[in-house]
Amino acid sequence: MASRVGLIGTIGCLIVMVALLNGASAETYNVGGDMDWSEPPLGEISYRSWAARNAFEIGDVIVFKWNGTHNVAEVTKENYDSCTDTAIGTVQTANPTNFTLTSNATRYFICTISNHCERGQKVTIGIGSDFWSSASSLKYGALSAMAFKNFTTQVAKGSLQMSEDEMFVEVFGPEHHGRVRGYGDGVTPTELWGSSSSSIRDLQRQLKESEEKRKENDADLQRQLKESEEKRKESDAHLKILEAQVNRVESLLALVMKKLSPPELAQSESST
Ligand SMILES: [Cu+2]
Repeated sequence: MASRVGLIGTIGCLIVMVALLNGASAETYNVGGDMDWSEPPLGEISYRSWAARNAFEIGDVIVFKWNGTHNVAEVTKENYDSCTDTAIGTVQTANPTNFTLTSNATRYFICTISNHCERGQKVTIGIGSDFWSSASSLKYGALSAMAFKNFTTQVAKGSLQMSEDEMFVEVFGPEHHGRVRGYGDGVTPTELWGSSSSSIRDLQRQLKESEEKRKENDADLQRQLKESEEKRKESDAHLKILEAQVNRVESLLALVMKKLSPPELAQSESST
């Protein structure tokens, strides 16, 4: 069990490097999907994983819409990281608010209401593969690793039942066709992962094989032990029979000796 949890952790670390881009062009995205623009229950990771599920391209439009009291401020990376309210341009209060992605630049948006940003109402919109070779992707990777660690810890504690595949979906969203992030344009997920996460399956298979081998060896040892135990019992029984026979012959011999009983013979018998 411990080694399996370790394996899941390792796979989790491998997975953080990989996500999928789809190749769509000029689309409109509702920021946060079903969450809309809100304080996400799971914190920052929610918008990170939402953004990771989408391959934004120049010309795409992102739409912020919300219930309750929120706003949208485009900020610098520094202010994004520290949740500082200083907006680039004006803080947008119109609901919904649209932004068109007009360049390759990574863009940062926060809600400046109360502590909403600190609670995770912030989103980074990166364009294409440039985003994934930038420092932001490293931070995203670290965050994803944390999410995986959370999951694996909970799985280990037994408070959560989740497969590696499910963890992947939870952090990156459902797989869809496209490119593998961090590997440029040439690599498809199938080439890297096989058609169905074959590297995970490979590791699982190896683990299972070595487990089976161990069991086989154990069974072999057990069998040998049992055999020698049976042999020992058998020879014990043989010895008992032999002893009984010897005893019988001895007592018979003694009886015969006594019956015959010539003094000389008895004498020589007792002297030997
Ligand atoms: Cu807000």
